[in-house]
Amino acid sequence: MLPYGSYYEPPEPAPGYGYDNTYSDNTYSGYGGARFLEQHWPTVSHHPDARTAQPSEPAPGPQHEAPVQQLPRHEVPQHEIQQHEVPQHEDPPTIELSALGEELHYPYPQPEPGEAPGPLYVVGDVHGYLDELLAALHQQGLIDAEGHWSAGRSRIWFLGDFTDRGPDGIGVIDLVMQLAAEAAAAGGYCRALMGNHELLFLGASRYGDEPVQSTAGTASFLAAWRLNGGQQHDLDRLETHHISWLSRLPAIALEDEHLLLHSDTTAYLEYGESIAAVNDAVHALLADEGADEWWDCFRRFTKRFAFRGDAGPTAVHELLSAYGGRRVVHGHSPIPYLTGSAHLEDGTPPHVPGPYIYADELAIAMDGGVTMEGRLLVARLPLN
Ligand SMILES: [Mn+2]
Repeated sequence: MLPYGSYYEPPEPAPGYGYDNTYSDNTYSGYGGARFLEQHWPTVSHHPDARTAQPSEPAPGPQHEAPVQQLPRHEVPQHEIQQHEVPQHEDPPTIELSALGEELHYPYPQPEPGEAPGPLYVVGDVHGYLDELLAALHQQGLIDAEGHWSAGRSRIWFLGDFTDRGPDGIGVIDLVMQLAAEAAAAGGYCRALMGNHELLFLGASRYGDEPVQSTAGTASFLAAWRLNGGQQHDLDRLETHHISWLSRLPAIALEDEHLLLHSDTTAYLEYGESIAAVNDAVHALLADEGADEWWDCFRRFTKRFAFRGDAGPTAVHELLSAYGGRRVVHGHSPIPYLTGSAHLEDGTPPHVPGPYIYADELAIAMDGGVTMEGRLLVARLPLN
């Protein structure tokens, strides 16, 4: 890994990664004040070694073996969401809780009704890695061993990109929808932003192979989705209630002085001068417009890296002055790409100690690169 703040050349995008040339449309001269916030709690990686650990093997690290439990696939509460017959195309490996160590922390207070809101958490890009999501939420004490909300009045924001690349995107959406219902019942909330992969996935479902106008020539949502990690079994399992939920996700939100957005781009400003205006514009577009407009929106929200380099803090300030907040918190650009540590020649997974704070400490990157053997990050805000 390069020292923070040093110059580096933007890496070549990995095959199939990225949708256009936005990896190379900037120059970089350094990152003012960039640093990692170390996450000290253990995490589970989806590295093959972690997935094949046998229950009989003592987990490395912990002094005591915790009782062996398995994180089940979540169950959608019948009273909240209509049950569907979901074909099980594959049986993703489960993660033994014993491998997580028995030190499970439940750091959130449980305020009485009428007290201040519960603690605020953000979750980076999940991209279908349901087991990693369950493990990360459980380790923070936000869900119990059965995958149900156990965080009381806590507030969780997912930063978008639930599907594609990983094994169970629909399972991730189902879990987040379930937690949203359970959190509301407990006096907290679980909310989510719309990422560019939501636009891509919805576009693939709605427009399929229909040609769209692209600067790179003829394209289609279905082809682009497949090229960027789309999993046919997710499309096969996409139901009307998923589409309704995904289509109504906000693109940006402001919470506790943090401006939450999926992509590290100022393209949101092209859709409105207030948070409500942006979200209304995106929802109206998804409701009324055609494939070309959807594609244009997808492309804008797929831009990245606006907060890097000398111009990064200025770009952040543009967003903060329009929408409010003192920091932006985003997903979308994997931290290993932001730091230039994505492709190590010896093939070792990228080192992601935790959320990445950069742009004169005005920006927090939360995509830990779970798709590239990094980490699925869950962080409590504010970070210091
Ligand atoms: Mn994204």
